[in-house]
Amino acid sequence: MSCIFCDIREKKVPAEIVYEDEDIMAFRDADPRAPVHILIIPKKHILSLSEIDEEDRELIGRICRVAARIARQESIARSGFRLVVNSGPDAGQAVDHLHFHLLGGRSMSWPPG
Ligand code: DGP
Repeated sequence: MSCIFCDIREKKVPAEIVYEDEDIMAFRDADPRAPVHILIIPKKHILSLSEIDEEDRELIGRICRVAARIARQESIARSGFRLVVNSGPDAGQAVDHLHFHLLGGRSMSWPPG
């Protein structure tokens, strides 16, 4: 089954990559909703947050640390940022490869729509 984020991971589809290691990749969202809008993905194809299991515990923790590191890199650590995961249809998940939205650079309202 084709997956756009797997294609980005494989560099078959271009993206502005801002972070990469053996297990994690981060790139700018193609349809940014904030001045800083970066997607952080596990390289491993996990369908959604509901599909993670015990063996992914360290990976998910590392993704959060990568998010904080990118926030510093993008100068939004002090002003503030959001790390958002849309999981499933009610949340509006459009791409079935687990991804964390890192959003910042503007003030945001709560709750999200
Ligand atoms: P979600 O609704 O949580 O599944 O968000 C999917 C996000 O992925 C959405 O903000 C737009 C982004 N996106 C979709 N296709 C591409 C792509 O080909 N390249 C990049 N950089 N982002 C994409």
